[in-house]
Amino acid sequence: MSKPRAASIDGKLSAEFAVPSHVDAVTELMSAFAERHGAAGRRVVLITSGGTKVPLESRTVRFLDNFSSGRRGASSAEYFLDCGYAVIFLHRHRSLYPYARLYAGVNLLDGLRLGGSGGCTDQEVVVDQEALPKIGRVLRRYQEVKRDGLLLPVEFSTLSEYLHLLKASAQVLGTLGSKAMFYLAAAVSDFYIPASDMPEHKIQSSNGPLQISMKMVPKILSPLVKDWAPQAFVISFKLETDTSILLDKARKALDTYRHQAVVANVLDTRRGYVVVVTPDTQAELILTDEDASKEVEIEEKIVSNLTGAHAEFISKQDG
Ligand code: 9Z3
Repeated sequence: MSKPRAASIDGKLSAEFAVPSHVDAVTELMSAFAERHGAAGRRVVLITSGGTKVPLESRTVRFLDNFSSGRRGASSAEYFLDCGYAVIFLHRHRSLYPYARLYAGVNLLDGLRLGGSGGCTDQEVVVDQEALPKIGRVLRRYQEVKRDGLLLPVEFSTLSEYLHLLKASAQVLGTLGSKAMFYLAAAVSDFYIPASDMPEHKIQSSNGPLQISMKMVPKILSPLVKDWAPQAFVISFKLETDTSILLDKARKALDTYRHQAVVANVLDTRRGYVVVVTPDTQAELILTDEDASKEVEIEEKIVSNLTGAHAEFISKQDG
């Protein structure tokens, strides 16, 4: 029997969203990564991070963006790596990056000074440890991760790139069964303009006020869960600004897609409070003042909760 859900979304994806030129090359990299880590018995998580860009013109001058700094995805990647996972980091170009994110607010040039006698040689550069705190420890960990090939970065900018690369990664990780996890923290547009409706050139203000009609983005979570990676452990994120509808929306997403968990958060409080919702449980994760004073981040708690649930999920599937 054919698979209507995947077939209809596949049709839409190729007809209305331009296929990125690097998708085949990236798929090869992801396959080799999954194969190597799968053979080593390692769990692999695909993290999506950052916002998608939706162009308004084919030769794009203007676009709609989705809010996300990429901090959730980048910091979570570090905690997954600490838990022994290999990480595919599908992130928005120039959004926060694991480890480097710790210095995102610093002008690198303010963290360095010229060394040598009297600072008069430009052959020797000294790191200012106050401007770049913990840099030695962070650099060591970053280099270990790189040396062991545990982090595969993949970039997207537009919604089209995101959708095609997510599909490719889902098909690749589908081969790992329950050992694969999807952690879909990217902020993805719900609306887009199909290529066929898009003006080629810059929209002219001389034509008067602009009215835009946008279509609904196909729900890619549906074929991901049912067709591309049906045995994987899948977590989506639900972002709202109105707290009163958050948990209902999270439950509705679980009912609709039948995946394993939704991490529900509200824009203003997302750094200190999330709820991990599963079909049978609801866990509030809170960052206390004490946590904050010890520089604990909420992502450490999210990742600890989900890696525990993933281990249970794997042992249930295996048993
Ligand atoms: C999230 O809810 C993430 O936690 C944030 C993280 C984007 C709020 P930052 O990158 O923020 O650390 O600044 N991501 C999912 C957002 C989203 O678009 N969810 C869709 C929805 O809520 C479902 S895919 O409908």
